[in-house]
Amino acid sequence: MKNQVRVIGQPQPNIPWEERPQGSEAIIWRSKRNPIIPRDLIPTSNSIFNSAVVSFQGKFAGVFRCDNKARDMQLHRGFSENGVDWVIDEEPIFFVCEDPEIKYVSGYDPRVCFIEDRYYISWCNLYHNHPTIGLAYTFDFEKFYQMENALLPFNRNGVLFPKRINGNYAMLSRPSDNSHTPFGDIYYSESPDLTYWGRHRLVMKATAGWQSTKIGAGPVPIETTEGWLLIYHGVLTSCNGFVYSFGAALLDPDEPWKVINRSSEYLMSPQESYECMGDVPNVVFPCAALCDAPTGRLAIYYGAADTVVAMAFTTIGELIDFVKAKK
Ligand code: BMA
Repeated sequence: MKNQVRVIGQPQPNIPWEERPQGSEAIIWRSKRNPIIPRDLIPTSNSIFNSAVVSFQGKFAGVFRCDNKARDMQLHRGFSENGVDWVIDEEPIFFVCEDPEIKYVSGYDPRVCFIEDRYYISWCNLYHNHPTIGLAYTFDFEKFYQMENALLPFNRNGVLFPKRINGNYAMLSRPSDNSHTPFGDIYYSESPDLTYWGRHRLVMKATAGWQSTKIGAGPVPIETTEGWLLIYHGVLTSCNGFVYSFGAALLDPDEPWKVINRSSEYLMSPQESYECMGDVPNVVFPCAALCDAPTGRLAIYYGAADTVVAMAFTTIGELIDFVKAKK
């Protein structure tokens, strides 16, 4: 039976959408146009992947991870009329930052989250060459203002919740090391002002199979009548290295560090050629999702093989049924 869950959010009827392929019973299906962003969309890029998009002024805007041909990791701004065809700036974003001690040097794996009156960008920022969670905001995708780094090194995959919870801003993150981190669990932190963070709580640990090595939050959590729906990546260590897949979990609406349900099977693993071949083979890494609240349609944006951006579709009802099935 189809789940009657409702999304607590705005109608976004113009998000990209493709019907499930005929004859398929898959919970999630890839765009026929994948990869939607090629590695060389801008002349300076080696690769464009792990990127975040949002609805903006009736169209779409985003912050893209573009690794350049010197292999510096940079964040670039982009716009789209339809969420599929993107125009990305050739120059990286310039972050206005009054404090030279925290200024942006390079960054990767951005997420974009609208809270109250502005868009916040969180990303993996290098502080004295150590990864931590950078934060900035923009009202218009023209000027970007950098804030204090949210947490201490070493940390990655900082993802904000789209509203205050119990009066405080809230963030998921994944404490890590300075390298390719062979461990990692998801934690919750809260802040009254997005500067001072505390009340850290464990949300979930890496467990087994596709999520046995480490896990990290993906797109901004989606608020539903059954709790926060979190799409997250999980990593398995094979004899040839890491394999990045993604799954989903349902978190308590008021105390999101409490997990209501969590999928034991992955939702998507790297299987298509553009997910298995590239600069880092066998990676699907979701950083954004656009949701149309009335229909529950969901368009998930993910980086593939650390090389290109791809898109996949599902609906919130089916996703929550999948999370609850606990196979
Ligand atoms: C992680 C991050 C991601 C990347 C993944 C696979 O540590 O650096 O940006 O997609 O590794 O290489």
